Formats: sequence, C-alpha cells, structure tokens
Amino acid sequence: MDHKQLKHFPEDFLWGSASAAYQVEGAWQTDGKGASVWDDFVRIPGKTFEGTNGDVAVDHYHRFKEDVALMKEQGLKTYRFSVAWTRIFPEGRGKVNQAGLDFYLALIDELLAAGIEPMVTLYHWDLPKALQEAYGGWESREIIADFNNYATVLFEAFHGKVKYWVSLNEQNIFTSLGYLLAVHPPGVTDPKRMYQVNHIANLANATVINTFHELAIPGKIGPSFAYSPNYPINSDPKNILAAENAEDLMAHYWLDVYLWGEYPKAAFTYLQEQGIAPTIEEGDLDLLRSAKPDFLGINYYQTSTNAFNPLDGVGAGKMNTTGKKGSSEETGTPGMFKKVENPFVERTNWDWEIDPQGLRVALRRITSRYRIPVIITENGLGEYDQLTADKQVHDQYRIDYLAGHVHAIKEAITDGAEVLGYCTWSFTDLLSWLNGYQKRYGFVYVDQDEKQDGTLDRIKKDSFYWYQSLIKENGQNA
Ligand code: BGP
Repeated sequence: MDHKQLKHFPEDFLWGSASAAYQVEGAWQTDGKGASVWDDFVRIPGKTFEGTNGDVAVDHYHRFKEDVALMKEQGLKTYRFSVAWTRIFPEGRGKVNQAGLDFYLALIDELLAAGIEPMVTLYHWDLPKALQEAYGGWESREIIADFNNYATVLFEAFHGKVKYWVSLNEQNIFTSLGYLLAVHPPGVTDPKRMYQVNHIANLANATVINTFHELAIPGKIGPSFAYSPNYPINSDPKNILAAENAEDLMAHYWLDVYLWGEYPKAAFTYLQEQGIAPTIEEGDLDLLRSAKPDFLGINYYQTSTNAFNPLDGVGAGKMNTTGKKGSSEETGTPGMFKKVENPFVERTNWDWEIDPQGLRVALRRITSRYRIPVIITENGLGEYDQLTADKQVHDQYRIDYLAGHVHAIKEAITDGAEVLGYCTWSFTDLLSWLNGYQKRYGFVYVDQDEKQDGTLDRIKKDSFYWYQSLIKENGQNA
C-alpha cells in the first residue's frame, strides 16, 4: 500500500531503548545475588565467543545513575530492562533478598525522576541455578508457582511506579536455543523436551498475566516474542507452502497460544507425527485461554526466507557468532521448510538480514490476525564500531538501519496497526550472549572488550544524537 500521506506517531508514543540484566549489570556476586544458569554456562569452554561472560558486563549495577543521566539527556520516554530473578531470590524461591530489590527500586526512582517510564521484563533468561538443580527449571511444573511468586513480589514492590511489564522475553528463543540447539543453557538437544518445556513456559506466562490482572496492578502486561516474518523464496507453490509451514511452526506456535490459548493445527500435527508434541493435561488449555495480554511485545531484527525441505532434508546448522560474514550454515526443519538467502536484502557481518519492510509486514500480520496493540520491545543493528582517536563513533550504518525501521513503523501505523512504543536494542553497548563485546548495538559506546579489562567509559555515538532529535520531533520526519 502506497500512502498519500503518513499518519503522525501518537503524542504519547514511547520512544525507548532496552537491555537485559545479565548483559549490562555485572556485579554477579554482589549484595547477595545468587547464581543463574548463565553464570555457569559461560564457563563451559567453547560456549561463548572467546569465553566472554557477564561477570562485569558494562557494570550498569554500579553506574546506573550515569546511564540514566545519559538517557535523560537523549530524551528517552521509556527504558526497558530486566530484573535478575537471582537478585530477588538468590535460590529462586524462599526469602526475598532486600538488597536486590533495593537496587531495582533505586533504578526505577532514578528513571521516574528523569521523566522516563520504566518497562520491566520479569524474565530475560537468567534462571536461578538453584531451580535448575532442584527440579530441572522449566522442565517441571513446579516452576509455575515459583515464577508466579517471584512476579508477585515485583508487582507489589513496584506497584504504582512501573506501568509496563514484559512477562517472558523471547520464549521461542530460550526454549529452542536451550533445548534444541544446545547453544543456551541447559545445553540440551532434544526436541521432545523442548516442546514440553515450552508448554510449561506457556502455563507460567499465562499464570503471571492472570495474577497481574487479578491483583489489579495498574498498567499493562504482555510477553515479548522474537518475530521473524516468513517469506517464500518465490511463487513455486511448494515454496509458498514451506513459508506457511515456517509461519505456523515458528510464529503461530507461540502467538496463537498467547492471544488465543491454542496451538496451530498444522504445526501441532507435525509435532504429533514426529512424536515430539507436548503432553497437555486437563485444565491446561483453559488456563491458556483465560490469560489475556494487554499488548504484544515484538522483538524484530530480520525476516526469514524459505524453500521446500523434504523429510530427509536439512536440519540444525551452525550460527555465525564470530562476525565473519557468510559463516553461518544452512538450517531447516525437515519436512517443513529450510531457510534460504533472500537475494533482495543486505546482511550484517553476523549474517542477519536487514529488512525494514519486514517490520511493517510483522505489524500488519499481527494486526490482521490478533487485533492487539504492539510494543516493539527490541530492534537494532549489531555491528563492529570504531572509536576514533578523538573518541567519537561515526555509526551512520546504525542510523540508516534504525531510520528505515522507524519509517516502516510509521507506514504500519498508517496501515492501521496500533503501536504503543519502540525500544531499540540497546541503549549502551553490552554483552551479546554468544558474540562477546565486538558485536555492538548501543547509542552509547562502552569501552569494554573480550579481554574484559576496558575502562567502562561511556562515549556517545553519532546515533545517540540522531535518536535524540527524532524523539524531540516525535518521529515527524522519520
Ligand atoms: C535478542 C535478545 C537480546 C539480544 C538481542 C541481540 O534475541 O532478547 O537479549 O541479545 O537478541 O542478539 P545478539 O546479542 O545475539 O546479537
């Protein structure tokens, strides 16, 4: 659709930026914090790029006031961050660690004083190690009560201060990377366990959403989903069907559950045929249907282009975690689809396809299928950045990337999508889970590298000023 004129962003549009506890905080053993599964996983040789870990990260735990001052200077309307469950409950359950709660209360107060809306993610992957050891973490239904209890503590502690809540960050990623590809904790390759874990995570997600509404916490809650809309490589009907398969198994398999409380038919049939479908107990579907998110969080980085893949076709392949362009391997789900290169788009050095229009496609599809407001909870460009001798970072490529995506949102709003906010990934540079510090995303450069001996100085990049003026004019000239 080509519009004569684009609509304006709403007056109260939430221009923001995002982070996650493990990737920024550091202070991994400070003030009574317990160990998470990531604290262990990063110590297994070969799991992360050059063995990097988040022990220090970018030391946000000690420098949050400096970081919030920079957010204020930039004019951010919202800052999305996650709470480390292990700071609140070092063992995942039991007695609250007040010092951990105090850290987040101080951060929230600092944000509110700066006129920035805090957006809290309850779970961004750093599961308490004690729960993994006690009952296998997400593999046991015991986690539902523990997660709900942890969430309730936060709902009550931040009552009236935090109005935007993300329940689970990228459930599709932490279940598949943790239980299918073994590149996230607990490092398992077992599709049956993955789909079972995922089902339990769905129940936990629905439970905390219901608790939030039952307690009448003022504000909104929803999950954040990593959505890569699927395209067919061409109009060959078997490739069209491959893209349909991918959309069903890779997107609707989560989104239909969040919004409708049901699993998509074709994807579920495929899992049953493979003998890997989850066991659904009596009452599960009622619980899933009862939970109504107030918004859907979308983390958007790229689209996926698909082609036919037979039952004996390609399966899992290596990801590019080195930044050597072209080093990722072909991947697919046999009998369903395989991912192929889209000849119409550019790729980053980590082989992520750059496709701003794909974000419009994402927003359009969500609006058509679910009619729910969206917050884009992540979007950004991971690239090498060069610090010049006079301490500047000229990241025009990041400005181009973000500007293209902001324009696509404006088009989607004009098409009829309801978009409440946009959080870039990320505000400061931070630890990329598997890619170390060389893959940078921030508006603010942080002097930290794979040797983890940087000065941690903060330096504003060109993109910092670009976003500052975009926010000031409320995206008018996007
Ligand atoms: C999302 C995660 C973020 C962040 C981002 C960039 O999947 O929610 O935590 O890491 O992707 O990914 P990466 O660091 O792998 O480049």
